[in-house]
Amino acid sequence: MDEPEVDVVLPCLNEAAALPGVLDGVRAIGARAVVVDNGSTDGSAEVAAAHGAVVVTESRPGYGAAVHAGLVRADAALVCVLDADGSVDPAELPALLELVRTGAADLAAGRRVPVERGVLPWHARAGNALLAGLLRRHGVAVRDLAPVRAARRADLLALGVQDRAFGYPLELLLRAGRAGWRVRELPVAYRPRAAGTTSKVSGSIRGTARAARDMIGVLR
Ligand SMILES: Nc1nc2c(ncn2[C@@H]2O[C@H](COP(=O)(O)OP(=O)(O)OP(=O)(O)O)[C@@H](O)[C@H]2O)c(=O)[nH]1
Ligand SMILES: [Mg+2]
Repeated sequence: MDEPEVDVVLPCLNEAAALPGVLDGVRAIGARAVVVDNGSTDGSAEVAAAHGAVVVTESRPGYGAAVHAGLVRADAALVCVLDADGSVDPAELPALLELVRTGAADLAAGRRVPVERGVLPWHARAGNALLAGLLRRHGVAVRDLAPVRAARRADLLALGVQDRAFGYPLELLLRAGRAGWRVRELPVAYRPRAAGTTSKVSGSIRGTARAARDMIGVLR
């Protein structure tokens, strides 16, 4: 059987209602889905397996732990990382992959453009703007700390990102800047998370506070 050229790593915590749509979308772009679960209680792992995804169970909790475990398990040369909550259509990924494939970028990232009001709450926007300013001073010209990325798998693993929680995306960009990576950003439509799923990060004050704590940890 032909190995897919692209693996899409999907960190997943209780996204059973979103997974069927997301996994159909991943298949539609000809990629393989690697769903990384750590502790879902809503049957996410079973739904993922039933929809043909590779399922990885990671014992350590956290967004970064899930992304890292997915990268280790993936084996395609090109990988994407995408939230499993249905907020970004996998159909956005080929444009990002093209930048990496052609050598125009070492890391292609999505800049979230909300499709309606309220999808990106004010505290998420404010935090993003602050961090984007900081990243610019480190030579990384991004306007969003988006959860959508494409890169070569070996490059990502070689960067050695240490954070295993919500500081992971920030640490990745800082390390990419330090390593002299060309980071390119493309707009991606950002939708409300799928009905029947709940927010872990920016949709709640608690989640936002945890993300802020993890990111401050990265900056120390
Ligand atoms: N495996 C795993 N996945 C996680 C964990 N925390 C978050 N995720 C997943 O990471 C992605 C991002 O989390 P979200 O809750 O969507 O965060 P967010 O996009 O800031 O918040 P919303 O605006 O509510 O969507 C989703 O696919 C989650 O299921 C975790 O501890 N373990
Ligand atoms: Mg989300």
